[in-house]
Amino acid sequence: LRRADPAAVRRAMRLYAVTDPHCNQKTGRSLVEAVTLAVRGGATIVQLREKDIDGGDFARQAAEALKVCRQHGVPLLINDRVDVALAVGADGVHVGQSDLPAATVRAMIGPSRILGVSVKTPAEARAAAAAGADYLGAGAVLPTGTKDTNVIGLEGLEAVCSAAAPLPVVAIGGVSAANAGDTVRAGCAGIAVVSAIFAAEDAEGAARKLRTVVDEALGRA
Ligand code: TZP
Ligand code: MG
Repeated sequence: LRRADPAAVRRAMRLYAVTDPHCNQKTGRSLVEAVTLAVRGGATIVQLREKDIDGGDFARQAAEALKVCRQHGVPLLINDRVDVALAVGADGVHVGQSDLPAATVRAMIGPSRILGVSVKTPAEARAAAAAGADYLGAGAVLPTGTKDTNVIGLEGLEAVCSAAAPLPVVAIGGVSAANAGDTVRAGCAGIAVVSAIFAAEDAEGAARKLRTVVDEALGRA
C-alpha cells in the first residue's frame, strides 16, 4: 500500500462537491441522485457529509454513491465516519479539528486512502500536514449560511495555503461561480462547495459552470 498520489489528489481538488441533507430535502433529491448530478457536471471529488443519519443507512447510500463515483473516475470521501468509509471501501475520510485526531485517522485508514483535514490557521495546517493529511480544507473563506463557523477571508486562505505547501488546499465556505475565480487565485488548488451545487435546481449545470470557472483560473488540467 502506497501513499495516495499527491498529483492526483491535487487534481481532484478542482471542484470538490460536499453533500448536505438539508439541500437534498429542499430539492427532493436522494443522496445518490445529488451525487450523480454533481459528477455529471464535472465535480472532481465528492464528500458525503451526512451528520444525522444511522450508520446502516449511511453505509447503504454511501455504497450506491461510490458506484456512481467509480463510474466517473471520481474519488468518494466520507466526512467524520471512519467506520462507514472502511465498511464501504471509500477512497478516504475528511475530519475536522473536533473529530478523531488526524494521526489516529491516518493509522486507521492506512497509507493509501485519502485523508483531508479542516483547518482555519497556519498552525492547524502545519499540524495536519505533520499528522499525515493529503489535503487541507480551509474555511469558511466567505460568509455562508450552510455552517455556523467563523470566516477566515481570502487573506486567511492565503496564509493557510502558504503554510500547507506543498499540500494542496481546497477553499470552502460561501464559494460560488461569482467568486470562485478570485478564491482560486488566492493560492488554493480548488473550491469545495455545498449549496452552490446542491441547492441549485439544476445541480449538474451549476457544477459545470463552477468547473469552467475553476479551470479557467487554474489553466486546463
Ligand atoms: N466548512 C466550512 S464552511 C462549510 C463547511 C462544511 C459549509 C460550506 O457550504 P457552502 O454552501 O458551500 O457555503
Ligand atoms: Mg467533522
